[in-house]
Amino acid sequence: MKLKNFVLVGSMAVLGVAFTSCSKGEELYDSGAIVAQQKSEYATNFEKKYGPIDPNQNWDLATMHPISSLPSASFAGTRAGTRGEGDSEVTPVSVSEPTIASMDIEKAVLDWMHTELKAGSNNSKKGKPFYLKTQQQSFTIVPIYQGVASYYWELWMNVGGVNVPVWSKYKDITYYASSTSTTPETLTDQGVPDGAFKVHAPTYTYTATADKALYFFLKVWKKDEKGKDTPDMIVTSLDKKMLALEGAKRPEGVPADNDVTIIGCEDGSDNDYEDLVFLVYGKPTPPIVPTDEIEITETKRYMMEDLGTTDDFDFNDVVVDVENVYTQKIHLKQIANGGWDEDYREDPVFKGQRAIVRAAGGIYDFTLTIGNTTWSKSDDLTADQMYNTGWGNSTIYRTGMESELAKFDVTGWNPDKNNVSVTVVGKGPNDGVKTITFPKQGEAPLMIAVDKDVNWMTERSSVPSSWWYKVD
Ligand SMILES: [Ca+2]
Ligand SMILES: [Ca+2]
Ligand SMILES: [Ca+2]
Repeated sequence: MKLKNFVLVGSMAVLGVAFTSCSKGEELYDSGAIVAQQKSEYATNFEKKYGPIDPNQNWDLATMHPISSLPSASFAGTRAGTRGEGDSEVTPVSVSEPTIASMDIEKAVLDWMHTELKAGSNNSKKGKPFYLKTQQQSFTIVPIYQGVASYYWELWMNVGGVNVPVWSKYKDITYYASSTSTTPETLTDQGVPDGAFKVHAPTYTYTATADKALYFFLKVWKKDEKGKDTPDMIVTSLDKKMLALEGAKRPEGVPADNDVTIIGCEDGSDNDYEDLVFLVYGKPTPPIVPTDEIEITETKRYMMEDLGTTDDFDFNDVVVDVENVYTQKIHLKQIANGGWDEDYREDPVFKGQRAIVRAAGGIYDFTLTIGNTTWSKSDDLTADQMYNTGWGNSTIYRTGMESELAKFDVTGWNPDKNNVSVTVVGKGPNDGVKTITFPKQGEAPLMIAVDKDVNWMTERSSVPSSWWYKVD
């Protein structure tokens, strides 16, 4: 229905312009010429800023790697009509800044971990796909161990739809080689050595809105690709890439009335789950919930320029994530000790496509067309206001409900063809209607596609040339 309306409005606009051009001579020509002139100035300025464009430069930089999360309300199958575990909540979820301290992890705890998670052996039987439920009480995350690993990673958590970075490899973690060592040693790719006497570990204590689903994930990069915006892989506790050992040996530094859960992470394929080990403690620790359904999304993030000016390359005038959404059922089976294990997973089922508008850093109304679906800024927002790009020192929300300016279902999006366009309605009397489509190779781009891990720029900050030109 929306499409029909749009076509109608579109052709009426064309008729209007045609009529005007008949009665006022050259206005149609002028208006088209102004837009052409703006696009040409833009192309010149783009090359001034970034250097000559390689004729083979492809502006689609997205990999669309699949990302698992908890089911959200749209496309959540049986959970339709309610908000899913993975949604950012109606009442915003709050997660405190962490209180950061440190703690010694004595050998007995490391030994317990080594017994439970034997290096090099397949420990996957001890695990299940899981998330945690936050409680009123605070909880503390302590990275206690790195195994031998050729990857670089960051540990993140998602609390009720809000992504929170927790820790990155090597950060503030040292070890003492023996009981007589007096100086701590920094970690290398060899990890914490087998006979280490103790580990000195950072601790991160959080409070969060109670009764929210919390899952962990690792962003994983090949070592020589560390620092790229897009990780090579994302592994989550929902994908059985982490396992949780409840009732773990409690380090002496943890108060006696607290519970301890040890979580082992697998960044490769040998399933020993000791590439990164962290513990969570609290009174109580957030309880562990087995997952029987996940959502899988493949996303392209389109970033666009609206030609408000021809020398601005912040690409934040329209930022929209477009996704293919799948759900996947996980069958669990009860095991001897009363716990749960993953039995098998059904094939992912395609549920549809959706778009989430993340930023609108321009002052013009625009109509976005994605496949068969249209959405105008003025449908949900104030046309001449800039949103979520940090203008006037406002906060930029990258995650959670506040980062969703609009969310709507889409049909007919073809990610291979990038059939996405935006029509911008200028303000001035001679300011034509500009239509911006996905650029061909070698053209000066007014639109690019990236992975959803790539953050958009603050207002008036140009995107770095490293996004498209290889830097050594
Ligand atoms: Ca491993
Ligand atoms: Ca701009
Ligand atoms: Ca802007």
